[in-house]
Amino acid sequence: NPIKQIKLRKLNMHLKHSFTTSFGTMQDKDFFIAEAIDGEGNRGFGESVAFSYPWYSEETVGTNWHVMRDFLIPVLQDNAISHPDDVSALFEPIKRNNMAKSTLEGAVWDLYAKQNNQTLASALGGEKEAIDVGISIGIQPSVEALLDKVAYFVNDGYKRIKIKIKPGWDVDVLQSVRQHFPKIPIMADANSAYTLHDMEHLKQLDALNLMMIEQPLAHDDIIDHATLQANMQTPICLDESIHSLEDTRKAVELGSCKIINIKIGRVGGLSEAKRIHDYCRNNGIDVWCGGMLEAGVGRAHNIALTTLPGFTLPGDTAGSLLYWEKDIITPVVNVEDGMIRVPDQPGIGYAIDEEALEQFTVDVHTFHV
Ligand code: OSB
Ligand code: MG
Repeated sequence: NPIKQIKLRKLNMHLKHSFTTSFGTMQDKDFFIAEAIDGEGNRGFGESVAFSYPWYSEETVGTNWHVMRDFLIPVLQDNAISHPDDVSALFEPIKRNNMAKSTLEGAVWDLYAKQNNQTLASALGGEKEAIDVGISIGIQPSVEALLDKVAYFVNDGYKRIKIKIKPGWDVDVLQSVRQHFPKIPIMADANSAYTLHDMEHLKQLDALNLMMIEQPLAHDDIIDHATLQANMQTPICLDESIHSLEDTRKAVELGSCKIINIKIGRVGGLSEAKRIHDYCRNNGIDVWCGGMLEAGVGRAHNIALTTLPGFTLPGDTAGSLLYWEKDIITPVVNVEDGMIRVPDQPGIGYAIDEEALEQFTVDVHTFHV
């Protein structure tokens, strides 16, 4: 059942609390929601995870618009699709721009699942009925503020606590959290803030029984990470460095990591995310689903992906109301005892809150297919 129309909306939403990582502080969020519409009124939704500023990766809201309008949507206008896996194959000649690709591919996956009256989770081959959830805590103004947050989320049932680190906010801070919470699952995420010159410093983390350290070294590195992993007991998890199954294979063969954070946008969509999952499952690499401070549509895609069996570690799909006064889906993502019950409605399984979608939309473009 062919796509008749693609709608691209630009939204602006405001985070309840600013979120600070080693690369900067985010509060206002502009992003795209893509909608793929067929002749029978079925609507599939995808969300872009690109930020306004290229500090996580080179993609931005601005490059998304250029690449979707000028290159990716024309490919969808010129080619028939019989399965969502076709989309990543058709986009293959266009280099990188994975977040732009994933936005449209996600809308096609949701549409396909709705046309077949199945959940996106089951269309992907997922079987879990509930998924484990962790929280990602940004860099705080003080250790006391961090300890308060950790206590809050531990009491709320979150299954693991991820703490953002950067030079000057790392070993001491984590030591202090470990002292106050001797038993809880803790991990750290550096967002590529260190180099191999920091190896001796980072090795002190081995004493703290962390689940993993995420992306300690450069965003485009897998060589130095292999050296660090060979010298460190704490498992390294790669985020920024992994854009494809090929990147995954090379990192695993080099011993650059023991865990991979799969983000659908970073790897160019659900089909590639699934291929990475399958490869990791066959090669003894644990995976989990990362987050990009998505609104509800993006979170719903993350939840569906996490139902695949290789997602053995809690993901960053914390509840909507921690981030937003109002989300664009209904019901909002709800976390209870550190778990999300996977929705059983077709496609992403959450309805769009049309009023909220309109409220946050600053720009709409319609393309006929
Ligand atoms: O590195 O995982 C990351 C948020 C923005 C940019 C990068 C990252 C994050 C997170 C996830 O830590 C937070 C979330 O979506 O809940
Ligand atoms: Mg990360």
